[in-house]
Amino acid sequence: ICKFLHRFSLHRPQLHRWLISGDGAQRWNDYDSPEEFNFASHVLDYWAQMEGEGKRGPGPALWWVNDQGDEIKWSFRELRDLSRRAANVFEQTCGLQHGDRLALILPRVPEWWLVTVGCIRTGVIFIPGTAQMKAKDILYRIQMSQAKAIVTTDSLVPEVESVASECPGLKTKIVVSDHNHEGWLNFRTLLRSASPDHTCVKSKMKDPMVIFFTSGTTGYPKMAKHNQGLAFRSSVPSCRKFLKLKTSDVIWCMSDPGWILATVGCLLEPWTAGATVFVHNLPQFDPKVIVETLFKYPITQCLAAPAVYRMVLQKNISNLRFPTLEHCATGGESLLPEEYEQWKQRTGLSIHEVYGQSETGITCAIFREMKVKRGSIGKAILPFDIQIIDEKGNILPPNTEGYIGIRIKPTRPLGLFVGYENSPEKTSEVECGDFYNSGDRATIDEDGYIWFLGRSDDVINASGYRIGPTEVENALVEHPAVSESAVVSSPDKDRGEVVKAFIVLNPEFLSHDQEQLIKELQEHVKSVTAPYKYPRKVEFVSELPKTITGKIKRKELRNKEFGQI
Ligand code: BCO
Repeated sequence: ICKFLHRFSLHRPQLHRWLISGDGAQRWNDYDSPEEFNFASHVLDYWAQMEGEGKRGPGPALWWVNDQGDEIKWSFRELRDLSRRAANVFEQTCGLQHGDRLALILPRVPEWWLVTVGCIRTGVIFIPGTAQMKAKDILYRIQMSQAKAIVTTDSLVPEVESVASECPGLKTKIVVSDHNHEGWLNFRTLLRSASPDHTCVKSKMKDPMVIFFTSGTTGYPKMAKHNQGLAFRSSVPSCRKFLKLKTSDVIWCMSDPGWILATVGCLLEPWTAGATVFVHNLPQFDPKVIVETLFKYPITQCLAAPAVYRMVLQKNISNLRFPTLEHCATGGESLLPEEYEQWKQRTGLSIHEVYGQSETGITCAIFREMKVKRGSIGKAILPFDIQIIDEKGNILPPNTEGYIGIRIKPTRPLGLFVGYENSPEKTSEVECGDFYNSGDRATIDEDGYIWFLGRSDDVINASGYRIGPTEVENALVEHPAVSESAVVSSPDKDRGEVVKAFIVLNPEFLSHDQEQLIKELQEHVKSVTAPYKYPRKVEFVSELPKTITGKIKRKELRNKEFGQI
């Protein structure tokens, strides 16, 4: 009966009956599911109002810096007005409507936050992508998503122009720049003249909000579509426990804006808590800059891939006792127990692991005040019910290896993706009995801690990037030297894992200088697809191991790399 009453209470209209907790944050119940939700109006405008009433401290909503000493600080009220201007640009100048799609390919510039929130205000679905992408990656994304608009940066204008004729549905091209480009609208100019008055769309919880492209074993990336539930999830009490952000916190999430980790860690989580989002534009990753920044600014929390912590430790910097840092979290790949120990010894801080996918957002975590079990990715974050399952969806007992499964029946939890856009067959492939099957192998112990073991398929996780082997193989085969290739994961002391290509050369290239050819092939991959995918290791072989039907046995190659054969 209690359960029934509880469930019943979830559906009452309650958006304007927020409970205000000690730190001023809005609270919903762990199982709440209001029919309407909009992150911009229900969360950001709320904080703007709190600020106006003097009920929030002086910290900015966004604090952006770059390596030339430039700095931008926006309060929640400024953010509200600027993002309303952005919404007017999209609706009035670009003619975009609720449900239209917009490709968002920007580096870490302040406008990324205005575009995302502007889209949420108008109901336009944004599709983030890394600015490392090349023309073909962009073409694929625009065609697949049927984006009507793109917002990007100067350096990608030529890449977009080179494929624009193949994208008849792309009606509007917007550049974030101080310069004008022919055929492009200038976001900064338009923003200045747009009105700061805008009526936010009344979005339903089920309305799509964002699409992430995510790599798989075969073919090109799939489109993981999320509704407003991804944003709402940050408001539920259990989810908030994982970082326990307060309005006085300054959080630095270093993820590239193209990944779901940035949408969650640089946008949804901090602003739901009324905290400050800190951003360094980091055009080039440099561990020294990370350390200097953590000394210079009053950052209290940071969230970065394990490779970032690893690379900082490897620099052997004498002092890593950061004055204001209180909490470190990591996700995207596995953190080694010895890295955890070293960080703790050098900084006095634990690193809390989180686990998630583009399909799931942050799924489980070592919560802020939870006992750390080194090497564990923590416990499920509600409303996700995580179980370790077999391939039929049966729940396995503790300490038994299986797949990480998220319960989707009888109720699909908020925050889990809706499905792969335009691909019901791929969506049903990952639905396994009552569960979404993540494809990641793990065990769960008696205390509910989950222990990640690795992917069950050929997807490569290199320094936090999820890379589909065929994306790299397709890039390699475009080079005249390559007859065929197999791309797998290989262990690496700096990056955890890296991409390794086994390549069969065409006969006329067999006599070429191999070192030179490796460099040429690496540069080639960097030039035709996003460079993070390039094979850092290359081995030339006379043939590839294949099954009787001619399928490359990537698993055999991978096992050899990890010394398992
Ligand atoms: O190492 P190299 O110098 O040989 O090559 C690097 C870059 O220099 C190069 N590159 C970048 N832009 C280029 C370019 N080359 C040519 N033209 C360009 N425009 O390409 C290589 C890129 O590799 P990288 O990104 O790994 O570089 P880097 O600088 O070593 O960065 C290190 C990390 C750790 C900062 C980086 O690997 C990283 O950000 N990793 C984390 C990724 C991440 O955030 N994953 C989370 C995904 S969401 C998720 O997992 C679910 C939620 C938990």
